[in-house]
Amino acid sequence: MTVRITDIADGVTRQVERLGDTVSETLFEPVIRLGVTGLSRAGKTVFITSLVANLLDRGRMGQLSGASTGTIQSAFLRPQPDDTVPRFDYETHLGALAGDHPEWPSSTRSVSQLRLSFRVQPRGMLSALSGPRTVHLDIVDYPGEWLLDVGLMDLSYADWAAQTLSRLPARPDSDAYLDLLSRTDPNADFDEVTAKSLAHTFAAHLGAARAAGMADCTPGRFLLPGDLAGSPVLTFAPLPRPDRPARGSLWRECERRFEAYKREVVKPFFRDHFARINRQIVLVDVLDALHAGPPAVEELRRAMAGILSAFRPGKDRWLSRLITGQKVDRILFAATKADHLHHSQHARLTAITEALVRDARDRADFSGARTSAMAIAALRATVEDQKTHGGQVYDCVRGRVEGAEKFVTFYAGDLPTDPARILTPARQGQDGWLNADYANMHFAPPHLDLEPGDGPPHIRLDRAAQFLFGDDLT
Ligand SMILES: Nc1nc2c(ncn2[C@@H]2O[C@H](COP(=O)(O)OP(=O)(O)OP(=O)(O)O)[C@@H](O)[C@H]2O)c(=O)[nH]1
Ligand SMILES: [Mg+2]
Repeated sequence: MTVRITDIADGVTRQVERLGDTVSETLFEPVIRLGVTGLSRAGKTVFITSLVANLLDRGRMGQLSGASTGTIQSAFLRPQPDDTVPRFDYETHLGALAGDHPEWPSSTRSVSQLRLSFRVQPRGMLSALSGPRTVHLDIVDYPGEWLLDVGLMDLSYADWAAQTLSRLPARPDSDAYLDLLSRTDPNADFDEVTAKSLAHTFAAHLGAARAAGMADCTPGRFLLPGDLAGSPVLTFAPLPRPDRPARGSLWRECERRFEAYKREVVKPFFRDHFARINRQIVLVDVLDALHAGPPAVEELRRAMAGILSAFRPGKDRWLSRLITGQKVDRILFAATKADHLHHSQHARLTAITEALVRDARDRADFSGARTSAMAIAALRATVEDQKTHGGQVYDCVRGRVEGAEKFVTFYAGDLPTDPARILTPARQGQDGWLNADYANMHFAPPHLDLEPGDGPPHIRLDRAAQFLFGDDLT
């Protein structure tokens, strides 16, 4: 018998327990706080949706030890502890994926959270006597772009502007901003219209740079403003420092707003969300960057280093003051959408991911976190296939093209076994790959016809879960 996953989703909502526990009970129940981040479109929403569905129905979670040994007796959604943080809209996202016309969930733009609780019965005589215990998994989805802002906290406005402006000429779609800048006197009296037009043009450049695969784009909230759009904290832009910045000048006000941005936007995010995380997965769309070419890979590498510097609070005094007691002890770098590749190439994708985050990872290791890299697909949209071309057999994947009813057999390209063949041309600033081409494809999500007890199909989601919190559920 097969059941539609929507039935499972309905059942799950009914399973949500009432808050009958006493406060003292919940106080002593361990809480794992898992941060899920990555740059936009990296696959955060799909990852969380599929992870939760696969933790509720653990038939495909063989590598999660608590699932295979049966120590996890049950899992259920519970109201989250933070009343003011939006709840991760699991049911809607799953509904999009599981409908008769499966669609990827829509893009999400801010922090959200979901609590999944487990009843765990450890094995062994003594543990059997003590009865099952409850472990909570709080999953926090937040944009990786916001982490890039950690680097701003140590920069003055003058330094940030100087760094940004020096990079600008080499970046895509920066002409309009540079042109506007050439007609702007930073020492002129401040006026809102000029500030707005500067901020608007600069934000348009950041958006274009991001769309072109450039990842190192601050201030992060210019890309994802949410309900801060149009507010003064987002209405400034990088200006060259006049020799003697005048009072009330454009430059002075931009400096003031930059400081307000740090204080009112960046710091609260780190204090309220980031500082409480103890496990972290960083999703990376390596295949997309490979397809876009060496400059995009180099930008991705730099962005990863920027993101990961947040996990090294020793460097940033303001951040280490926020993080007291709580520490991220595991960080997983996961190359997403591995279902675009035949499994024979997964190890190479992992090696490239490892190399990409090497610098950042060494530093995170240094502060005591265990790290690992993996190639995963949160939701497997393809099956493996082979194709013969010019007498040669290619290991391919096959899936339905997004927005069409047709199925295609797809070959992403031959990833090198030595990651240096990707990283070196990227660092050297080459325009294109030598003798190689990496194709891209948008597959539609699969039709989900699941056996009872099974979650959606995936690749290595169980291993990812095992690395991140497997030990806590045995
Ligand atoms: N084939 C395949 N595609 C995936 C997978 N995960 C994500 N995708 C694709 O990547 C897109 C983005 O995934 P999301 O989960 O929405 O990414 P996100 O990081 O939440 O994006 P934002 O909310 O915009 O920041 C999806 O619309 C899919 O096209 C996967 O496991 N397999
Ligand atoms: Mg999302």
